[in-house]
Amino acid sequence: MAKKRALITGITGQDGSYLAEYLLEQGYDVIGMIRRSSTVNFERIHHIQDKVTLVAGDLLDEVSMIHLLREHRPSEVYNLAAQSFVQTSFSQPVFTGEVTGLGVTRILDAVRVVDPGIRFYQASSSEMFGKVQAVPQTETTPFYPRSPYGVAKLYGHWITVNYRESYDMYACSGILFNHESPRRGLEFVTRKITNAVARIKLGKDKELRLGNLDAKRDWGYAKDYVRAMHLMLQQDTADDYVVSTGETYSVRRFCEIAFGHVGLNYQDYVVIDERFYRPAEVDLLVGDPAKAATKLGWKPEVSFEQLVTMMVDSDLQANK
Ligand code: NAP
Ligand code: F7E
Repeated sequence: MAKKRALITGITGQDGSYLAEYLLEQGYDVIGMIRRSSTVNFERIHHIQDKVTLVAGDLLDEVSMIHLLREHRPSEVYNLAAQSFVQTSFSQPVFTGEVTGLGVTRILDAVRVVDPGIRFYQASSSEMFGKVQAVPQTETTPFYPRSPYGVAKLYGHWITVNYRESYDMYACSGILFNHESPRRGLEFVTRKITNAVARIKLGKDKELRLGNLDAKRDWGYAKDYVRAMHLMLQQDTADDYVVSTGETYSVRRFCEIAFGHVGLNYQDYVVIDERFYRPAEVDLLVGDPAKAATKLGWKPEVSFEQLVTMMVDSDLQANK
Protein backbone atom coordinates (compact mmCIF):
# COMPACT_ATOMS: atom_id res chain seq x y z
CA MET A 1 0.00 0.00 0.00
CA ALA A 2 1.25 3.52 -0.84
CA LYS A 3 2.44 5.61 2.09
CA LYS A 4 -0.01 8.23 3.30
CA ARG A 5 1.22 11.79 2.86
CA ALA A 6 0.31 14.72 5.11
CA LEU A 7 0.99 18.44 4.82
CA ILE A 8 1.37 20.32 8.10
CA THR A 9 1.24 24.12 8.15
CA GLY A 10 2.85 25.49 11.31
CA ILE A 11 5.28 22.56 11.59
CA THR A 12 7.82 24.76 13.43
CA GLY A 13 5.27 25.45 16.20
CA GLN A 14 4.54 23.45 19.36
CA ASP A 15 1.72 21.32 17.89
CA GLY A 16 3.28 21.03 14.44
CA SER A 17 6.41 19.44 15.89
CA TYR A 18 4.46 16.86 17.94
CA LEU A 19 2.08 16.09 15.07
CA ALA A 20 5.02 15.59 12.67
CA GLU A 21 6.61 13.11 15.11
CA TYR A 22 3.31 11.28 15.54
CA LEU A 23 2.59 11.01 11.80
CA LEU A 24 6.13 9.78 11.12
CA GLU A 25 5.53 7.05 13.72
CA GLN A 26 2.31 6.14 11.87
CA GLY A 27 4.33 5.68 8.66
CA TYR A 28 3.37 8.92 6.90
CA ASP A 29 5.41 11.01 4.51
CA VAL A 30 5.38 14.38 6.22
CA ILE A 31 5.56 17.65 4.30
CA GLY A 32 6.00 20.75 6.46
CA MET A 33 5.14 24.23 5.21
CA ILE A 34 7.50 26.88 6.53
CA ARG A 35 7.51 30.62 5.92
CA ARG A 36 10.57 32.46 4.80
CA SER A 37 12.57 34.22 7.50
CA SER A 38 16.10 35.62 7.65
CA THR A 39 17.10 33.16 10.36
CA VAL A 40 15.93 29.57 10.71
CA ASN A 41 13.78 28.63 13.70
CA PHE A 42 13.80 24.85 13.59
CA GLU A 43 14.43 24.32 17.35
CA ARG A 44 11.34 22.15 17.77
CA ILE A 45 11.95 20.00 14.67
CA HIS A 46 15.74 19.80 14.34
CA HIS A 47 15.67 16.19 15.64
CA ILE A 48 13.34 15.11 12.78
CA GLN A 49 14.52 17.53 10.12
CA ASP A 50 16.03 14.79 7.94
CA LYS A 51 12.81 12.75 8.11
CA VAL A 52 10.40 15.44 6.88
CA THR A 53 10.25 17.49 3.68
CA LEU A 54 10.19 21.22 4.35
CA VAL A 55 8.66 23.46 1.68
CA ALA A 56 8.23 27.23 1.53
CA GLY A 57 4.75 28.71 1.69
CA ASP A 58 2.72 31.26 3.61
CA LEU A 59 -0.90 31.49 4.75
CA LEU A 60 -0.88 35.04 3.37
CA ASP A 61 -0.18 33.72 -0.15
CA GLU A 62 -2.73 31.34 -1.68
CA VAL A 63 -0.65 30.82 -4.82
CA SER A 64 2.25 29.44 -2.76
CA MET A 65 -0.09 26.83 -1.27
CA ILE A 66 -1.61 25.88 -4.64
CA HIS A 67 1.92 25.25 -5.95
CA LEU A 68 3.00 23.12 -3.01
CA LEU A 69 -0.23 21.09 -2.96
CA ARG A 70 0.16 20.42 -6.71
CA GLU A 71 3.75 19.38 -6.28
CA HIS A 72 3.40 17.17 -3.19
CA ARG A 73 -0.20 15.89 -3.45
CA PRO A 74 -0.87 15.13 0.23
CA SER A 75 -3.96 13.12 1.17
CA GLU A 76 -4.34 15.03 4.47
CA VAL A 77 -3.73 18.70 5.32
CA TYR A 78 -3.40 19.89 8.93
CA ASN A 79 -3.73 23.67 9.14
CA LEU A 80 -1.94 24.53 12.39
CA ALA A 81 -0.32 27.81 11.28
CA ALA A 82 -1.60 30.96 12.93
CA GLN A 83 -0.73 34.13 14.81
CA SER A 84 -1.62 32.24 17.98
CA PHE A 85 -0.88 34.62 20.87
CA VAL A 86 -4.05 36.26 22.22
CA GLN A 87 -2.26 39.29 23.75
CA THR A 88 -0.58 40.14 20.41
CA SER A 89 -3.93 39.96 18.64
CA PHE A 90 -5.01 43.10 20.53
CA SER A 91 -2.03 45.10 19.24
CA GLN A 92 -2.06 43.48 15.75
CA PRO A 93 -5.75 42.81 15.08
CA VAL A 94 -5.64 43.23 11.29
CA PHE A 95 -2.57 41.01 10.87
CA THR A 96 -4.15 38.41 13.13
CA GLY A 97 -7.30 38.50 11.02
CA GLU A 98 -5.27 38.08 7.83
CA VAL A 99 -3.30 35.05 9.04
CA THR A 100 -5.51 33.34 11.62
CA GLY A 101 -8.84 34.11 9.92
CA LEU A 102 -8.53 34.70 6.15
CA GLY A 103 -5.50 32.38 6.01
CA VAL A 104 -7.92 29.49 6.54
CA THR A 105 -9.92 30.46 3.46
CA ARG A 106 -6.74 30.69 1.43
CA ILE A 107 -5.60 27.17 2.29
CA LEU A 108 -9.10 25.68 2.08
CA ASP A 109 -9.54 27.24 -1.33
CA ALA A 110 -6.14 26.00 -2.45
CA VAL A 111 -7.25 22.48 -1.42
CA ARG A 112 -10.56 22.89 -3.30
CA VAL A 113 -8.76 24.04 -6.46
CA VAL A 114 -6.06 21.34 -6.42
CA ASP A 115 -8.02 18.34 -5.11
CA PRO A 116 -11.22 18.66 -3.03
CA GLY A 117 -10.75 15.02 -2.00
CA ILE A 118 -7.86 16.00 0.31
CA ARG A 119 -8.89 15.67 3.97
CA PHE A 120 -8.55 18.92 5.93
CA TYR A 121 -8.06 19.68 9.64
CA GLN A 122 -8.54 23.20 11.02
CA ALA A 123 -6.95 24.15 14.37
CA SER A 124 -9.92 25.86 16.01
CA SER A 125 -9.81 27.07 19.59
CA SER A 126 -11.69 27.24 22.89
CA GLU A 127 -11.04 31.00 22.66
CA MET A 128 -14.12 31.02 20.38
CA PHE A 129 -16.24 30.39 23.53
CA GLY A 130 -14.71 33.46 25.25
CA LYS A 131 -17.38 34.85 27.56
CA VAL A 132 -18.81 31.41 28.06
CA GLN A 133 -22.53 30.84 27.48
CA ALA A 134 -22.59 27.42 29.18
CA VAL A 135 -20.38 25.35 31.51
CA PRO A 136 -18.84 23.02 30.43
CA GLN A 137 -18.48 23.98 26.76
CA THR A 138 -19.52 21.45 24.09
CA GLU A 139 -19.71 21.41 20.28
CA THR A 140 -23.15 23.06 20.50
CA THR A 141 -22.33 25.83 23.00
CA PRO A 142 -22.85 29.28 21.38
CA PHE A 143 -19.63 31.20 20.66
CA TYR A 144 -18.73 34.60 22.17
CA PRO A 145 -15.08 35.43 21.38
CA ARG A 146 -13.31 38.06 23.51
CA SER A 147 -10.22 38.95 21.43
CA PRO A 148 -9.28 39.60 17.80
CA TYR A 149 -7.65 36.16 17.95
CA GLY A 150 -10.89 34.51 19.08
CA VAL A 151 -12.85 36.39 16.40
CA ALA A 152 -10.37 35.31 13.71
CA LYS A 153 -10.54 31.67 14.87
CA LEU A 154 -14.33 31.82 14.75
CA TYR A 155 -14.13 32.94 11.12
CA GLY A 156 -11.72 30.05 10.44
CA HIS A 157 -14.13 27.63 12.10
CA TRP A 158 -17.17 28.72 10.10
CA ILE A 159 -15.34 28.86 6.77
CA THR A 160 -14.26 25.26 7.41
CA VAL A 161 -17.88 24.26 8.06
CA ASN A 162 -18.93 26.26 4.99
CA TYR A 163 -16.47 24.54 2.64
CA ARG A 164 -17.57 21.15 4.00
CA GLU A 165 -21.23 21.98 3.31
CA SER A 166 -20.71 23.88 0.02
CA TYR A 167 -18.20 21.60 -1.72
CA ASP A 168 -18.72 18.31 0.09
CA MET A 169 -15.14 18.45 1.36
CA TYR A 170 -13.90 16.30 4.24
CA ALA A 171 -13.08 19.30 6.44
CA CYS A 172 -12.97 19.05 10.26
CA SER A 173 -12.67 21.68 12.94
CA GLY A 174 -10.96 20.61 16.15
CA ILE A 175 -12.03 22.91 18.98
CA LEU A 176 -8.97 22.41 21.15
CA PHE A 177 -8.69 23.77 24.66
CA ASN A 178 -5.31 25.02 25.94
CA HIS A 179 -2.57 22.45 25.56
CA GLU A 180 0.95 22.87 26.77
CA SER A 181 4.32 21.13 26.86
CA PRO A 182 8.02 21.79 27.36
CA ARG A 183 7.91 23.07 23.75
CA ARG A 184 5.29 25.76 24.49
CA GLY A 185 6.32 29.30 23.49
CA LEU A 186 7.81 31.30 26.37
CA GLU A 187 5.15 34.04 26.07
CA PHE A 188 2.26 31.74 27.11
CA VAL A 189 1.53 31.79 30.82
CA THR A 190 2.32 28.12 31.58
CA ARG A 191 5.78 28.12 30.05
CA LYS A 192 6.45 31.65 31.35
CA ILE A 193 5.79 30.30 34.84
CA THR A 194 7.76 27.04 34.55
CA ASN A 195 10.73 28.79 32.96
CA ALA A 196 10.71 31.43 35.71
CA VAL A 197 10.43 28.77 38.42
CA ALA A 198 13.54 27.07 37.02
CA ARG A 199 15.48 30.34 36.73
CA ILE A 200 14.51 31.44 40.26
CA LYS A 201 15.42 28.05 41.70
CA LEU A 202 18.80 28.21 39.93
CA GLY A 203 19.41 31.75 41.24
CA LYS A 204 19.18 33.38 37.78
CA ASP A 205 16.01 35.44 38.43
CA LYS A 206 14.38 36.96 41.50
CA GLU A 207 10.72 37.47 40.56
CA LEU A 208 7.99 36.60 38.07
CA ARG A 209 5.67 39.33 36.76
CA LEU A 210 2.18 38.11 35.78
CA GLY A 211 -1.29 39.51 35.03
CA ASN A 212 -4.61 37.96 36.02
CA LEU A 213 -3.99 35.01 38.36
CA ASP A 214 -7.70 34.19 38.63
CA ALA A 215 -8.26 33.19 34.99
CA LYS A 216 -9.15 29.49 34.75
CA ARG A 217 -8.18 27.20 31.91
CA ASP A 218 -8.68 23.56 30.90
CA TRP A 219 -5.02 22.68 30.36
CA GLY A 220 -3.94 19.45 28.63
CA TYR A 221 -0.74 17.99 27.18
CA ALA A 222 0.00 18.87 23.54
CA LYS A 223 1.27 15.38 22.71
CA ASP A 224 -2.10 13.91 23.73
CA TYR A 225 -3.96 16.47 21.63
CA VAL A 226 -2.21 15.80 18.30
CA ARG A 227 -3.54 12.21 18.42
CA ALA A 228 -7.06 13.66 18.37
CA MET A 229 -6.25 15.74 15.27
CA HIS A 230 -5.16 12.62 13.39
CA LEU A 231 -8.19 10.60 14.57
CA MET A 232 -10.57 13.29 13.25
CA LEU A 233 -9.28 12.73 9.71
CA GLN A 234 -9.66 8.90 9.90
CA GLN A 235 -13.47 8.75 10.34
CA ASP A 236 -16.22 7.94 7.79
CA THR A 237 -17.54 11.51 7.82
CA ALA A 238 -16.06 14.89 8.67
CA ASP A 239 -17.23 16.54 11.89
CA ASP A 240 -16.24 19.03 14.61
CA TYR A 241 -14.96 17.98 18.04
CA VAL A 242 -14.14 19.56 21.39
CA VAL A 243 -10.77 18.28 22.69
CA SER A 244 -10.18 18.99 26.37
CA THR A 245 -9.58 17.33 29.75
CA GLY A 246 -12.85 18.36 31.44
CA GLU A 247 -10.94 19.91 34.37
CA THR A 248 -10.19 23.56 35.02
CA TYR A 249 -7.55 25.27 37.18
CA SER A 250 -6.57 28.89 37.82
CA VAL A 251 -3.27 30.49 36.85
CA ARG A 252 -2.75 30.87 40.62
CA ARG A 253 -3.07 27.09 41.12
CA PHE A 254 -0.62 26.50 38.26
CA CYS A 255 1.87 28.78 40.08
CA GLU A 256 1.28 27.01 43.38
CA ILE A 257 2.10 23.58 41.92
CA ALA A 258 5.02 24.78 39.78
CA PHE A 259 6.79 26.66 42.61
CA GLY A 260 5.82 23.95 45.11
CA HIS A 261 7.52 21.33 42.94
CA VAL A 262 10.92 22.94 43.67
CA GLY A 263 10.12 23.68 47.31
CA LEU A 264 9.20 27.36 46.87
CA ASN A 265 6.07 29.42 47.68
CA TYR A 266 4.77 31.36 44.65
CA GLN A 267 3.60 34.22 46.89
CA ASP A 268 7.25 35.09 47.63
CA TYR A 269 8.09 35.60 43.92
CA VAL A 270 5.02 36.50 41.84
CA VAL A 271 4.46 40.22 41.26
CA ILE A 272 1.23 41.44 39.65
CA ASP A 273 1.91 43.64 36.65
CA GLU A 274 -0.89 45.52 34.87
CA ARG A 275 0.92 45.17 31.53
CA PHE A 276 -0.11 41.53 31.36
CA TYR A 277 -3.82 42.19 31.77
CA ARG A 278 -5.92 42.03 28.59
CA PRO A 279 -8.50 44.56 27.35
CA ALA A 280 -11.09 41.76 27.56
CA GLU A 281 -10.45 38.56 29.48
CA VAL A 282 -11.68 35.00 29.13
CA ASP A 283 -12.37 34.14 32.77
CA LEU A 284 -13.20 30.44 32.64
CA LEU A 285 -12.84 27.64 30.13
CA VAL A 286 -13.69 24.01 30.69
CA GLY A 287 -14.53 21.66 27.84
CA ASP A 288 -16.63 18.53 27.72
CA PRO A 289 -14.64 15.95 25.70
CA ALA A 290 -17.48 13.36 25.64
CA LYS A 291 -17.98 13.42 21.85
CA ALA A 292 -14.25 12.93 21.18
CA ALA A 293 -14.24 10.07 23.70
CA THR A 294 -17.30 8.33 22.25
CA LYS A 295 -16.77 8.86 18.52
CA LEU A 296 -12.97 8.98 18.27
CA GLY A 297 -12.07 6.80 21.25
CA TRP A 298 -9.77 9.63 22.39
CA LYS A 299 -8.79 10.41 25.96
CA PRO A 300 -5.98 12.45 27.50
CA GLU A 301 -3.24 10.49 29.26
CA VAL A 302 -1.30 13.17 31.18
CA SER A 303 -2.86 14.81 34.26
CA PHE A 304 -2.63 18.49 35.16
CA GLU A 305 -0.06 17.89 37.92
CA GLN A 306 2.03 15.66 35.67
CA LEU A 307 1.97 18.37 32.99
CA VAL A 308 3.09 21.14 35.36
CA THR A 309 5.91 19.11 36.91
CA MET A 310 7.07 17.80 33.51
CA MET A 311 7.38 21.40 32.29
CA VAL A 312 9.24 22.55 35.41
CA ASP A 313 11.66 19.60 35.22
CA SER A 314 12.34 20.28 31.55
CA ASP A 315 13.03 23.97 32.21
CA LEU A 316 15.34 23.09 35.11
CA GLN A 317 17.39 20.98 32.68
CA ALA A 318 17.34 23.61 29.93
CA ASN A 319 18.41 26.45 32.24
CA LYS A 320 21.33 24.60 33.90
P1 NAP B 1 2.55 28.13 17.74
O1 NAP B 1 3.54 27.37 18.54
O2 NAP B 1 2.41 29.60 17.91
O3 NAP B 1 2.87 27.83 16.18
C1 NAP B 1 2.30 28.58 15.16
C2 NAP B 1 2.89 28.14 13.82
O4 NAP B 1 2.30 28.91 12.76
C3 NAP B 1 4.42 28.36 13.70
O5 NAP B 1 4.97 27.26 13.01
C4 NAP B 1 4.50 29.61 12.82
O6 NAP B 1 5.69 29.70 12.08
C5 NAP B 1 3.33 29.37 11.89
N1 NAP B 1 2.88 30.57 11.17
C6 NAP B 1 2.51 31.75 11.69
N2 NAP B 1 2.14 32.61 10.72
C7 NAP B 1 2.27 31.94 9.54
C8 NAP B 1 2.06 32.28 8.18
N3 NAP B 1 1.62 33.49 7.81
N4 NAP B 1 2.28 31.35 7.23
C9 NAP B 1 2.73 30.12 7.59
N5 NAP B 1 2.99 29.74 8.85
C10 NAP B 1 2.76 30.64 9.82
O7 NAP B 1 1.08 27.50 17.93
P2 NAP B 1 0.63 26.08 18.58
O8 NAP B 1 0.48 26.25 20.04
O9 NAP B 1 1.48 25.02 18.02
O10 NAP B 1 -0.84 25.97 18.00
C11 NAP B 1 -1.09 25.36 16.74
C12 NAP B 1 -2.43 25.86 16.20
O11 NAP B 1 -3.47 25.50 17.12
C13 NAP B 1 -2.55 27.37 16.05
O12 NAP B 1 -3.40 27.61 14.94
C14 NAP B 1 -3.22 27.82 17.32
O13 NAP B 1 -3.91 29.04 17.12
C15 NAP B 1 -4.17 26.66 17.55
N6 NAP B 1 -4.56 26.38 18.92
C16 NAP B 1 -3.59 26.24 19.87
C17 NAP B 1 -3.96 25.90 21.17
C18 NAP B 1 -2.93 25.69 22.25
O14 NAP B 1 -3.31 25.68 23.43
N7 NAP B 1 -1.68 25.49 21.92
C19 NAP B 1 -5.33 25.70 21.48
C20 NAP B 1 -6.27 25.84 20.47
C21 NAP B 1 -5.87 26.16 19.19
P3 NAP B 1 7.01 30.43 12.69
O15 NAP B 1 7.71 29.36 13.48
O16 NAP B 1 7.71 30.84 11.44
O17 NAP B 1 6.56 31.58 13.54
O1 F7E C 1 -3.04 32.91 28.81
C1 F7E C 1 -3.53 34.78 31.95
C2 F7E C 1 -4.15 35.34 30.69
O2 F7E C 1 -1.49 33.41 26.93
C3 F7E C 1 -3.78 32.10 29.71
C4 F7E C 1 -3.26 30.05 23.04
O3 F7E C 1 -2.62 28.83 22.76
O4 F7E C 1 -4.88 28.96 24.42
C5 F7E C 1 -3.91 29.98 24.41
O5 F7E C 1 -4.49 31.24 24.71
C6 F7E C 1 -4.37 32.95 30.81
C7 F7E C 1 -5.09 34.21 30.32
O6 F7E C 1 -3.13 31.48 26.76
C8 F7E C 1 -0.23 36.23 32.23
O7 F7E C 1 -4.79 36.59 30.96
C9 F7E C 1 -1.95 35.95 33.51
O8 F7E C 1 -6.30 34.35 31.01
O9 F7E C 1 -1.20 31.25 28.22
P1 F7E C 1 -2.11 32.27 27.67
P2 F7E C 1 -4.59 31.82 26.20
O10 F7E C 1 -4.81 33.28 26.07
O11 F7E C 1 -5.56 31.04 26.99
C10 F7E C 1 -5.95 29.11 23.48
C11 F7E C 1 -6.87 27.92 23.59
C12 F7E C 1 -5.46 29.38 22.11
O12 F7E C 1 -6.10 29.00 21.13
C13 F7E C 1 -4.31 30.31 21.96
O13 F7E C 1 -3.68 30.15 20.69
O14 F7E C 1 -3.31 33.41 31.64
N1 F7E C 1 -2.25 35.40 32.32
N2 F7E C 1 -0.72 36.48 33.48
C14 F7E C 1 -1.20 35.55 31.50
N3 F7E C 1 -0.99 35.14 30.23
C15 F7E C 1 0.21 35.42 29.67
N4 F7E C 1 0.46 35.00 28.41
N5 F7E C 1 1.19 36.10 30.35
C16 F7E C 1 1.03 36.52 31.64
O15 F7E C 1 1.93 37.14 32.22
